[in-house]
Amino acid sequence: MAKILNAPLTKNPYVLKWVEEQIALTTPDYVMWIDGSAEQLDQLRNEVCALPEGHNDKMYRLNQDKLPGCIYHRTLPNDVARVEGRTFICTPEKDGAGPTNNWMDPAEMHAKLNKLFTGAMKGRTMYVIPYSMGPIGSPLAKVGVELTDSIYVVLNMEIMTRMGKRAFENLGDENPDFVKGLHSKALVDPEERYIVQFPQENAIYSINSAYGGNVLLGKKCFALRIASYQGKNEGWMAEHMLILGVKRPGDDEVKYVTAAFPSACGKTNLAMLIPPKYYREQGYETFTVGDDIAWMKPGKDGRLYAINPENGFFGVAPGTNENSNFNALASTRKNTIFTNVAMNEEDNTVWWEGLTKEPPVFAREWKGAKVNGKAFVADGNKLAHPNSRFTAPAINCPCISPEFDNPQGVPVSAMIFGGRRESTTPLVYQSFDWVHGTYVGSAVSSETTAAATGEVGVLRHDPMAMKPFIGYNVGDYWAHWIEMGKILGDKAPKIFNVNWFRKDEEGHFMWPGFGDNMRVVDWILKRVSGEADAVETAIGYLPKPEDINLSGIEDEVSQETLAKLLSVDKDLWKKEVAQMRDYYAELTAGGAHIPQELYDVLDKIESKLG
Ligand code: OXD
Ligand code: MN
Repeated sequence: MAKILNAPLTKNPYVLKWVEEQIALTTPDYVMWIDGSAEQLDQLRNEVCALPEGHNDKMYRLNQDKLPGCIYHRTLPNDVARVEGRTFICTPEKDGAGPTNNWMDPAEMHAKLNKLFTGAMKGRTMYVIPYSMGPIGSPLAKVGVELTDSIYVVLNMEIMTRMGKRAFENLGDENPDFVKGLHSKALVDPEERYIVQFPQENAIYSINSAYGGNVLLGKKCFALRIASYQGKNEGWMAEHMLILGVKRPGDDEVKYVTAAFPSACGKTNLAMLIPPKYYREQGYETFTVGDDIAWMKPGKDGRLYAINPENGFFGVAPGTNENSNFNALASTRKNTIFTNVAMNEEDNTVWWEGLTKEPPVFAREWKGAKVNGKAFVADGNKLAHPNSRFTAPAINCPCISPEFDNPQGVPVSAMIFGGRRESTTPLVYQSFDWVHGTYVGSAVSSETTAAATGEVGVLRHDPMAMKPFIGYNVGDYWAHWIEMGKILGDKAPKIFNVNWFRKDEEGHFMWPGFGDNMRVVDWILKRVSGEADAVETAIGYLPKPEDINLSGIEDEVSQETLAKLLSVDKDLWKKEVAQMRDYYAELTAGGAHIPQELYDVLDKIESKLG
């Protein structure tokens, strides 16, 4: 019999019954309800930090003068990233999951999981974590309960969600509408690792991993996979999008844009963008509402409103420094959890590639071996794992939006898609309308970089940057987008596509990127408010060159370069369209129900290209 360490935090019979059933299945020695109090969290921090060296739950307190409240953890070397190959969407029919997901019959998967979870928490404590995705009291927020045998998960969920007793206040005592999440590290066996969503059951199961995206069930599993399905049924959208506020000197209010990018396209940098000096001097200001996920629903005024369902940033550490992303680095300077970065044993802090020029001499690489950091790196090794992470409270971010906790969310003026494309795709273009914008999202693709495994420069489709996160059939997801456009009508955000990565004939990037992307966002906002004209092309509306403000970078980006950045090569675009037809055909063969409207867009672009 499990010993219950503290009283349940709710009377909700649906929660109590489900927790009891999972206790019976996983047979933990102890059960602790996570109330979210500072005392309880301190006790858990002390407990994991006191574990002996070599224990795979072990965490370390870092230098409390330099990094107050910060702790460090390393996962097993076989457990350092999300595992898309072992992630399943279990809908009653295979068709429900569609061609972008792994599928298994729900009964079969339940049988498999039941076996794996039987007795999985024996000798351990089960932590019952109530959490809210979205501000407490927000009509857009939703409640989840995650059961886990990992203190690391509890401490991360505390940063990433609104966790503890207050989440049950949102749910109430009689409401069955919460997302059930069961996680066990079990034996961290990669062969038996499963991340499984049952959208029809509002349930998530995760076993044999202890790494971020696989185990912080509020994030990708709930806020994208389950929520995208809920959104389709309930008339809202869950998207893999950052939310950025921009205050322009002439405007009385902040305008908000959301943006979706595949990985390695600078999403966190755009979310925390610092405008270039010229713009700051003019009085431009930027505010971060979210860095990864947006939940969006039409408001009373008919506009689309967005909240960030998360409460923290689970960001990639390597490459983050004062220059590349000042705000992200500043966010990690207190109350942050570092995972799989290197330890700087000179002062008990952390280090990763790109943090500073020189690695520390006295260091431990991410797997824990003591090394001479300088010599180690000089030999071509990496001290930090390329996917090492910080889990930082959003409130630490110097440019966090004052609207971050606004339960109503913020009105969205524009949505941006982007990818990494050396050619073909111009710096920016605007879609003709919402349906065309949906097509543009469906066509998001990115060339692979050296940072990822596999071949470099291969084009990968990642529709809406949601490929691994759409909790149902991708065709139905696009149909839902089109449906949302009908509901929003002329209040719908305008949809744009950007490409920061176009190269010239010599293979050099033509656009400086980073803070200078403000210049493109500025044009987007001018289009939204009707301040800028555009050039109509076969693929959409492009800026007139004079409408992209190059003040301060005239030496870097000549008018000739700008013209190239804004050029549309008809032959390349004919290939692009043909390639999209192939992609749609491939998805259809896999069981996607692609809406006719998207084929109509293809026909239109094709006829305009001549
Ligand atoms: C993330 C991801 O970690 O998209 O945000 O993989
Ligand atoms: Mn993401």
